[in-house]
Amino acid sequence: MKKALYLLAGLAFSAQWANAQSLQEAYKDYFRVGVSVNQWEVKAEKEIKEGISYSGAVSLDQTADYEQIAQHFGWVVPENCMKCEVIHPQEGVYDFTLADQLVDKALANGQQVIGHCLIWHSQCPPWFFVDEEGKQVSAEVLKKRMRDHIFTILGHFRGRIVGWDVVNEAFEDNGSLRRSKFYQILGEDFIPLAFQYAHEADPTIELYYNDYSMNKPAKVEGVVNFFRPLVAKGLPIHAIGMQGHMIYGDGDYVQQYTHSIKTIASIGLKSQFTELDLTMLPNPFGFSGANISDQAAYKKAMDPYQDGLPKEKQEQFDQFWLDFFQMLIDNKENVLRATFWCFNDAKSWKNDFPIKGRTDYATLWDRQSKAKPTVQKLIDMAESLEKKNKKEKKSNKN
Ligand code: 9MR
Repeated sequence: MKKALYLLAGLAFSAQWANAQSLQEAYKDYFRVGVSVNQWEVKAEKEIKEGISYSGAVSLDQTADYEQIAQHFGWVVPENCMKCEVIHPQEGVYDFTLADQLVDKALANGQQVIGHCLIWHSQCPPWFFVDEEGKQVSAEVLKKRMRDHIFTILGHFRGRIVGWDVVNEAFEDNGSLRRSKFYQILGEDFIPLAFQYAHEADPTIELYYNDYSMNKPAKVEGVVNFFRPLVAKGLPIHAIGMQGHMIYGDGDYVQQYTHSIKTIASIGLKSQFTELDLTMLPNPFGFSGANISDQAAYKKAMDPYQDGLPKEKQEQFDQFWLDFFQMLIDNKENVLRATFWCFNDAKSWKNDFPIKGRTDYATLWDRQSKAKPTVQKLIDMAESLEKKNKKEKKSNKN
């Protein structure tokens, strides 16, 4: 009798564990699931260094959120603290304080860290491109600065960070190369050079190119056409990152990203979604990118859900993510990772972009850090798929 009871308890226990308790567990057979993390989720306000801009922050002490972050996400990406202006504010002066706190916290919670980002025209301090007299530096000097920057950072994090966004946002939405300072001084070579330096600095890690508007055929094709000959010659690159900042109602993302994933796969590279979010607010100028210098003026009509998102809008949000994740599952052979940008609505950068001061609902956790129904629905979708697959396998055996 006692034995039977133990058996029953054991069965109940394993049944409970058969159900995934988190996003990362539910999707473990398909792709990695991650989220961006900020300093206020890692350390309380009093411990955070002053002088860093806290865009999107409502309350600085959100360290309690980390429990859910660790439960649901196996991978984290720093939203801000590894950008050049923070980590390398002056030539040869590196500040790893915030970045180290974040990496230590993630590793202590059994998570993996992706670095963001090494070479980006934005948030790059002006010293990078000028000499002591303020004159633009030569190609040789810029190459040396890039190399030192990459070697020092990768050296510092060796063994602790598994992959890096090496170059960020080097293309315009029409697929041409952005005329950034890196481009003006080095031409398009700055891109393969950055990958080469990163590989030399640490051959053990994964290296990614990362950009927004990658649902647009012209953009993804421009990026892929650029990388095709480089990949053929053996450029050390592991995946192309598509940020995935999306606007509800702005086109058929499922169909567009399916095309993008296939386009990227045509040069033998995996895709990853690196900065997923979905704005539920009206779109000011038919806008769809993530270029942070694009801003529109605040109008009350453009901020309709200050008191909460209506139920039918929440349902649309849920369905959007179910369709999106189904698309990721359907393309799992070519999708490495799905990372959300910002943990909850309170600190999402979307409240300030492309209009400052709105109340948006772009993430999977609400302003009180409560999981939206979307999270359980996504878990349930993966679970029912797994059950269906198991059933099919079983009936194939019989
Ligand atoms: O979400 C980030 C915001 O807090 C910063 O103020 C901003 C400038 O550094 O960068 C935001 O993150 C961007 C990311 O690094 C690259 N892709 C676009 C993201 C949203 O602008």
